[in-house]
Amino acid sequence: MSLSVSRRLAAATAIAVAGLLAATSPAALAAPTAVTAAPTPPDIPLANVKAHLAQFQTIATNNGGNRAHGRAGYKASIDYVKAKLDAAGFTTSLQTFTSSGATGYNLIADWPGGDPNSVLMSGSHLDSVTSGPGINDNGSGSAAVLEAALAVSRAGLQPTKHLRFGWWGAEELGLVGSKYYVNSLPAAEKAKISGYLNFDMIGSPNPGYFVYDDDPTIEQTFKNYYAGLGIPTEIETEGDGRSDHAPFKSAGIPVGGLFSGADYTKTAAQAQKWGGTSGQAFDRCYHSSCDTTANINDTALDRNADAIAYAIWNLGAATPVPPGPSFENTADVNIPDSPGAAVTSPITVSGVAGNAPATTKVDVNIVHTYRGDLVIDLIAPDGTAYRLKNSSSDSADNLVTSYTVNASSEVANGVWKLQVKDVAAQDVGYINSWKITF
Ligand code: DTR
Ligand code: CA
Ligand code: ZN
Ligand code: ZN
Repeated sequence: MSLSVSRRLAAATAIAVAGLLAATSPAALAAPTAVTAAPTPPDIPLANVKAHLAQFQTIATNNGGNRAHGRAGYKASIDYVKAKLDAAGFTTSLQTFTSSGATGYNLIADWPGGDPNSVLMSGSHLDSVTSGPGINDNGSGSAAVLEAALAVSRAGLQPTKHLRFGWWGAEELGLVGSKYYVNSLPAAEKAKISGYLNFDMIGSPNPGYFVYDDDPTIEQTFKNYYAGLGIPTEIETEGDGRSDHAPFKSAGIPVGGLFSGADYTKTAAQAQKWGGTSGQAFDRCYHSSCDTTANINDTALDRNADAIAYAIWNLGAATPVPPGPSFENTADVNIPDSPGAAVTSPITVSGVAGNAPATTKVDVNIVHTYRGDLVIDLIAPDGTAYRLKNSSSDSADNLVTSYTVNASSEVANGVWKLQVKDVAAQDVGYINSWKITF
């Protein structure tokens, strides 16, 4: 919005008042209605999954060409995934273990809510072998599970079950991280896990569509998804002990998962039904240096990522809750270039009973010529700051995105502020609008 400063200020004031008046009042919301069937799961945007793969590739390139256990590339991968989940409102924890003389890391992320005695867990190993970046094995599973988790956050899902996600270390050394996690769980905690879904290699360049033949309900869920696409699947038989579902299965936890194939050769019959090249390995770069971002079949990755969302929504018996009351400020607020002071855009919240939820949603719309310059915080009425975004090297323009904040310790009513500071010189912009939803 390009207005002269005085008109802009007047317009901004008018809009701010109008914006508040137009805010959705709680009374205007229909009471949440329970639904029996699981709602339609979202499409997982392939571009988002591939953006995570690009990050994993960059991490490997910048760290000796791999993301293997005990190497800098693995810890950088963990840090990347954790930051995304923290920003999306997950409760994350890092579990450390030692293997082959090096510290390993499992990342566990819990989505607040759901029945704590019925946990649906999805996971994938995040480590690569030392010989390459491990983009299909297993950046593909890690990126798809991450994006499915972020989709849960974007939807503000409140499933019947409690959703948990895991990214395992040192799988390539013998399922070390997942074994450590399962073996560290008290029996009572193991008993709460109603199912574990494993995704290890789901974007193979010459893909097959394999479904683990373990728990019948989980298996049927995946088969239903693919039947809906008219794609035949095969039972994954050779993988029983070969990935991170094995420790869960050994502990008596129902397991399932998807697989697009590794070093085995695609038969003529399989090529007939799935396309691709018969007589060639499903993944010719398995455990090789060529397992890069070029070693991915987009269609398989997209379908399998969507299958993960389908399984979580259906097995999690997700019950959608319509968004709560929301309040918006559409006044433009200039963001002075560094080293200028931080600016704030206020929203006065009223009529909301109790505290903000653990899934308080903040939508921001900022016009800027280098969004990596920006540090963004949500300031609660009592002055508590919740970091939404740190500065980065992301040189793209504009920032139109959502954050989910666990603001459950804050009283909802009062003046909330979006605080933005430009911490690097030569690029400018303004807050176009922002919205808070309870
Ligand atoms: N062991 C996995 C790859 C792998 C090979 N066969 C299967 C079957 C099911 C899941 C995974 C796999 C790895 O190298 O990470
Ligand atoms: Ca998709
Ligand atoms: Zn592997
Ligand atoms: Zn793997």
